Amino acid sequence: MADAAVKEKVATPPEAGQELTDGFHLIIDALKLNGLTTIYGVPGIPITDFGRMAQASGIRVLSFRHEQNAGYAAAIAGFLTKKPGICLTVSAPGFLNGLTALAHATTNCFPMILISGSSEREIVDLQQGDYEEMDQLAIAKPLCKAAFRVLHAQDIGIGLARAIRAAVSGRPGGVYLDLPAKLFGQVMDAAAGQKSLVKVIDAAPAQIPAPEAVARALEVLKGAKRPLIILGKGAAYAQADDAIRALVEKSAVPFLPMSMAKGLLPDTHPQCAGAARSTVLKDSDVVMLIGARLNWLLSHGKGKAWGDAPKKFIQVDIEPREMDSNVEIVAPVVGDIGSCVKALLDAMGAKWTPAPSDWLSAVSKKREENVAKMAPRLMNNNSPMDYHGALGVLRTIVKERPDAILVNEGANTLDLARGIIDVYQPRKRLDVGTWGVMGIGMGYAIAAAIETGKPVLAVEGDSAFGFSGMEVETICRYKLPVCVVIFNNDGIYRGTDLNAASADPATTVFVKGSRYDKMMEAFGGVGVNATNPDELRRAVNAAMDSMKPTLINAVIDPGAGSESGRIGNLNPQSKLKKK
Ligand SMILES: Cc1ncc(C[n+]2csc(CCOP(=O)(O)OP(=O)(O)O)c2C)c(N)n1
Ligand SMILES: [Mg+2]
Repeated sequence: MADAAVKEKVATPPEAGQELTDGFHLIIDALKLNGLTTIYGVPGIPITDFGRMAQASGIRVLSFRHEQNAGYAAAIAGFLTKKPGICLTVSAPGFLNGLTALAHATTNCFPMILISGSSEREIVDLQQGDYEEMDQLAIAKPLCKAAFRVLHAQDIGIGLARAIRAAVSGRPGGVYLDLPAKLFGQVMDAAAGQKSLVKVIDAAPAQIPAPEAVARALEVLKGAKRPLIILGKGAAYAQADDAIRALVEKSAVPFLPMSMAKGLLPDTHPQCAGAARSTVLKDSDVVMLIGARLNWLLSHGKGKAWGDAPKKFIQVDIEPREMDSNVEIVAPVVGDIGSCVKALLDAMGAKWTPAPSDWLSAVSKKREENVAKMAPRLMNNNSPMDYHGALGVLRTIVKERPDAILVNEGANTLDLARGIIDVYQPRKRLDVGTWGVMGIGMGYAIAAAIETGKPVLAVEGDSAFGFSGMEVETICRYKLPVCVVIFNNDGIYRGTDLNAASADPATTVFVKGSRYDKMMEAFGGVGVNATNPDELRRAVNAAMDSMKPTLINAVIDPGAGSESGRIGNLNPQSKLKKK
């Protein structure tokens, strides 16, 4: 019985003169049929020819220097396009290199499919030591939303369809697709092959919230004296920008954008509470979360940051299990953000009473005070630069070029840039996300340039940049409009630590006075060493005008940063006396 079932699956051997297709071509056809026309990856056995054929067929195949960077590129492509970003790797080590990015995509709710070639099942399962032997499917499973393996050419269509649906429907995430080497060469009748492909219809169906849930949420909002809306990257992902703006404006509620939701409404919008964050968290009485989770980034919705005043939470999210994850949610609204926000707007009707204006004025006042306090620091022309002087320059440049995409990672470089650089359009700020992971920089920059065609400004700590630095060659090879600015303070957090015990350098410092700009020149890009804000301004503007691959080594005072940027409080402390 089992034997018969297996036999049935094996394609009938071709007859002479019959038109044939094979695994290589079916995978390409299945991707194209579903509008997946960009692949980020690294070639090698067993996917080298597949990459060549995909490129020859018109798919854009971007070859990276390391799979992790290709994976981060695919992850952010998913965020930007709402289609799964595709990462392609070889077996075992290539697969593992891509896996961090797949887990990152899942944690951040970005749709992505990691496609890895794998070794012979018979040998892997008997652990007989095949080339790059690894049970990849089992390893991927706990780290992604779903994992599938395709063994037969005629199942390629279904396999990809399942992968696409799993990645984009409901809460998006990472999916693993295991393609054993043998599959690529499997031959079958061309017409039957075409018929086996699946064009996924309505891959991420709208999930409409229940009218009672919407009414309950509005009831809670109506009773608020000091309401707050928090926009998360789920709201940015939804591409429901007009509806979200309408909801915020109609409600007259101050809004706080999480890092990657900045720009959904401009940071300069009169209701933006970004520069009054601690005030609104503490003093608000009703908080409406839209596509934002109450994880560590929001101090779990409780404790000192949230103050003592009693609070009610409304949460709008596609994932029902997100509700009550950290604190009680009195009004859960479950559905996709676009449908939920539209339903809320409709139910508010024409006679909605805006939030009390004294609250909004109190928030605006606080925000103006904080902005004014910061302003002089951003105008300093110190050399070497401090973070504020350098970021003041970049802040103006982004204001003048609001359609550029800002990629940002580091510790001080991240935390200070997040606060200082205003964002004016949706999905223009891409950063380390939920895990605060270092290494997204060049992968994100490459995918942002490829997917949007817009210039990219990557603001990188010198340590952060190191995780993906070799991809500057990729940027030069594909001639991408990416300007990398490295905040070079000689190390992690600071470049001033000393090791008292031996001649080895301290654990957080790098070679002093490094010239990262020379790396770019090695591959034909433009390299600039900028030692003061004026030089930095000129160099970034030239890069953005020319759209040429550019790397600017921005020399930052090694003593300017603080330990772990803004999250030093998360470091465990030894109770023993320091020796
Ligand atoms: C994958 C990963 N490894 C390590 C870390 C720990 N980490 C946090 S920030 C950081 C680098 C901070 O230095 P830099 O990028 O130079 O920024 P700076 O504070 O100096 O501006 C590191 C290594 C991390 N977040 N992610
Ligand atoms: Mg640094």
